[in-house]
Amino acid sequence: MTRILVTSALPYINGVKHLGNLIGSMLPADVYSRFQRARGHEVVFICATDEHGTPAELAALEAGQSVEDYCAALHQIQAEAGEAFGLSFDYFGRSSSQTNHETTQHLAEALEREGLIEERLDKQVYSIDDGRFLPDRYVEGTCPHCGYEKARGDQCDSCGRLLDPTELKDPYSTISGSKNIEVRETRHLYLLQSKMQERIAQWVANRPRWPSLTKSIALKWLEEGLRDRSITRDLKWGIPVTQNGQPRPGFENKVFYVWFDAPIEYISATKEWADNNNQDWQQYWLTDKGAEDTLYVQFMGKDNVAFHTVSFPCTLIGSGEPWKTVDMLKSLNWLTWYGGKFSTSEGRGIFMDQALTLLPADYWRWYLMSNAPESDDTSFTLETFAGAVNKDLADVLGNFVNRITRFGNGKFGPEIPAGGEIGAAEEDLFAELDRRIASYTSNMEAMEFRKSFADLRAIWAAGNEYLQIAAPWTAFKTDPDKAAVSVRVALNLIRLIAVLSAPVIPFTAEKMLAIFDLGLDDVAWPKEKAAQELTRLAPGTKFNLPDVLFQKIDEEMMEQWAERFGAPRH
Ligand code: B3M
Ligand code: ZN
Repeated sequence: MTRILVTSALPYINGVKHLGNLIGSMLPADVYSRFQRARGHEVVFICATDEHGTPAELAALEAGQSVEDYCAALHQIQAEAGEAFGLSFDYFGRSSSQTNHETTQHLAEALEREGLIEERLDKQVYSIDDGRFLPDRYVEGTCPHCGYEKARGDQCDSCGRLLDPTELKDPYSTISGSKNIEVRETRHLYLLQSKMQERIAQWVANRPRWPSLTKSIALKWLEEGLRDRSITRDLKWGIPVTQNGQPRPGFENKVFYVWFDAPIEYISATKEWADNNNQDWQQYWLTDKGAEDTLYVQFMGKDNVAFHTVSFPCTLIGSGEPWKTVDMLKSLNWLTWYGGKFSTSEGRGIFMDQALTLLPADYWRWYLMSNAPESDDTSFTLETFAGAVNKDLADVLGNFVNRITRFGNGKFGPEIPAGGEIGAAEEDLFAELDRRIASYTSNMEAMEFRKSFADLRAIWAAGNEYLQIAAPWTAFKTDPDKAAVSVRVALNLIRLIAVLSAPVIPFTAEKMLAIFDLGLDDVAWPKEKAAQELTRLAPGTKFNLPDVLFQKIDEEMMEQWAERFGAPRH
């Protein structure tokens, strides 16, 4: 048994997440955590809301709420949406927690002791009418590159370039609209990442098992050379800047930058989980306290990789303390909305809460995971979604379960029948299952999700092919014992398929196990050959008739959804 720490990138607080966010980190992290738990490993799966920064303040302003109330409400909403989607977080924290204040301040002070923090004078946009500095998105103006008139202080949405707020032409405050703006000097803390170049390069070189997307992003940043970065902002909402545990002189109106404290929340949330569960957080996070034996796996979208392969490691390694750093980092490309961007601010795409008003979580989980944007961006369309649901779930898996439970019950009654001998059709099935289960398991270990779920789909299909070949409905007329073998093997296969499918479609797996009055805790990942695994439910075991497992998506539903979500239809 291995101790595994799994973290998902922290969903930003400013609204319910869309399907693109879900498949970008939280869902694959959940599927992997469920898989490793089923394999018998000790998994702690950590997530949290990322609550600081200007987008949170602006969203609160727009909602007419204090930022504290806004974040508390949105945290609750996101926690509920995650639960409804079956995200099995062991802990879902908040980056604004007191614990995270303490851990963040501790790490910043440790970095300073190591000579990696420096105060520097910066030029920043200041609004005279608002009486405050306007960091990042608090200022908009004309892009110096493309002339777009509503470019934000940190980035131009038209040409995509990253900006510094002082570069904007004709800047105005997004709080008051005031153009009464000047550039003033302000003091900030800089993390001297340039001094960490060698150490980070060394550390990355020691991570040979990183997938290529992750590695190439990390190497690109190293090649460009690590730059010192400012880790404080002129804002009220955030983690106050301290020195020796006291407010840092000159920094009373400043807080840490959101990207400094957000990854530190992985540690803080683990601490809170451990406190609540009588566990030792240090086994996960301090290498001299057992964490060198912990496997640490992170999940995130590709835009977050630099922060996790460079910035956060700078914080941890630079502190001079024995912090655990990430072992495996799975990064994903984008899921696009018909080739364009899903957008929280513009409400484009399908959001987690909306999705569940259309169909249950497993439909989405299966579609998203079996089409995970691994090697490239993947375009969401209602057509591909309907294809995955109608073909894979309804025609293949649902049909298999439905056919054999009804046939078995009709001919032999509600108990698994005895009699008959294993023949060639069964031997072929066992061989196919052994091959596929081995491949599925190793692909899941490697977090190759598309390949994993191609294997799983093939396992479902093997069930139908077996029934096709064994044809118990014909056999029953002349040789009822032969039909009894098929029913017994196929009912056992329902149980085995439930176990194998549970990481991706946990709600359906529970329904499948309930056919035999079993739950997920009563079963374990297959360790034996299929020939043995398919005898676990003995003759005489009672079984119940399930309801239809999956509903198909028809043309009318598609039309309605296309209308509701503004999806293009041919
Ligand atoms: N909140 C992702 C985003 O909002 C960001 C991830 C933080 S992980 C520490 O784009
Ligand atoms: Zn521009």
